[in-house]
Amino acid sequence: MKITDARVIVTCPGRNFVTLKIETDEGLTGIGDGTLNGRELAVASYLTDHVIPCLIGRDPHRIEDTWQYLYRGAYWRRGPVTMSAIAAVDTALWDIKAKAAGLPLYQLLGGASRTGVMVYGHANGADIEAAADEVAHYIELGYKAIRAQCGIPGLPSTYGVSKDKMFYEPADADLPTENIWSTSKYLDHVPKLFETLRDRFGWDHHLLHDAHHRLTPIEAGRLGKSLEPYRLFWLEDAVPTENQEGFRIVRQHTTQPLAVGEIFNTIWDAKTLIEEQLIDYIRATVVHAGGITHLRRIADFAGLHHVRTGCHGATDLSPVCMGAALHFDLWVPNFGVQEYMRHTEATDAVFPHAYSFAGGYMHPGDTPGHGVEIDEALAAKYPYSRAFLPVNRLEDGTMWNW
Ligand code: EZ4
Ligand code: CO
Repeated sequence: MKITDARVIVTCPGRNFVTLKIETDEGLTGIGDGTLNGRELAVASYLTDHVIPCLIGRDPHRIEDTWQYLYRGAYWRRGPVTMSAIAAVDTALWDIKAKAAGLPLYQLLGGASRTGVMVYGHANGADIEAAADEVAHYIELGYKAIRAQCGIPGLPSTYGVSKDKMFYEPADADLPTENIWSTSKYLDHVPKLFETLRDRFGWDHHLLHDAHHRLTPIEAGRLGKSLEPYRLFWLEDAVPTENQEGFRIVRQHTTQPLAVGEIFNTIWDAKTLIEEQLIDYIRATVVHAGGITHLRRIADFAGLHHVRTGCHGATDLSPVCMGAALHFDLWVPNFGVQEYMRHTEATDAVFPHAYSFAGGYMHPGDTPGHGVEIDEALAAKYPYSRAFLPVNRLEDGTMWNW
């Protein structure tokens, strides 16, 4: 088999998605997600201008060789743009290989290790009461695991609190929105949210929380300690991880399980974190971490060190990434949980898919390939629309992490 053509499809059914479609001389096609929220066109250009010309004529079955060719062959390694582009190619090639075999992708990885993939949903509200009502809603929908975020008194807006409850989309403006942040206000408020949730709902559900890179290690240690009575499934992205050694301090001060890595793009972003067992869950996922080929490598390394997977699954990861991630999750032996933020109806219509949700678990379906397609005619009706993630400032105006 030979690759005869490949093209990038950018579509905006409510938010922007970048999809690579690869065609072969045997009529089989495959698609991969290359969406990088707020920087979509950089990946589209990287693919169109620098990757696609190298794909034409290659054997699509040689997934590992193509991955190494694109990673080593660029000379300039790593980074979110490069690795999202490689992921798009890798996902499309796994799709083609599984279609050629007539098997769902998880069968090629080694088969199912479980009957369903536990997912967590996002409950959020402007205050504790509103967030608790949303947790009740997710419990009614059957979720076993729920992430909870709420507004912080004294801060006009904060990460994770949505205008439209079911469909949180932080990339909300054609120039970055400015948010204001106060760590002290946040640290005082969050334990009250989880105290309320345990009082109201008891202990049958997993609760999760995302600090979204805003704390220093010692502040994260304090937050972890103050949340221990409420037994969270995980505390996510407590500290930015350019300095992986910083997590040693967090670890010394709390038994709260820690998750990190939705912005990681290779195993090198997590080497110390995993090797020193400084985290419990690795959040890397298919699109931003080099595709199935590289994610599998990260997961195997993590498994040696008691670290389980918790793939990122926000709405800016397209249904193509979601489908591929669910095949990975169904197989991966050291699975933890999968994030699942529902896509809008418009997005689901552009990307028809075989995956399904029932009773808190998802399944990728048994369609050959990864089970997600793109309706190109419908996609063409939604042209690219520039949208940025917000930026964050402290109350005195200092730039901070969003
Ligand atoms: O802010 O995917 O855990 N989920 C998250 C997400 C991220 C967005 C950024 O594009 O942190 O909401
Ligand atoms: Co997160």
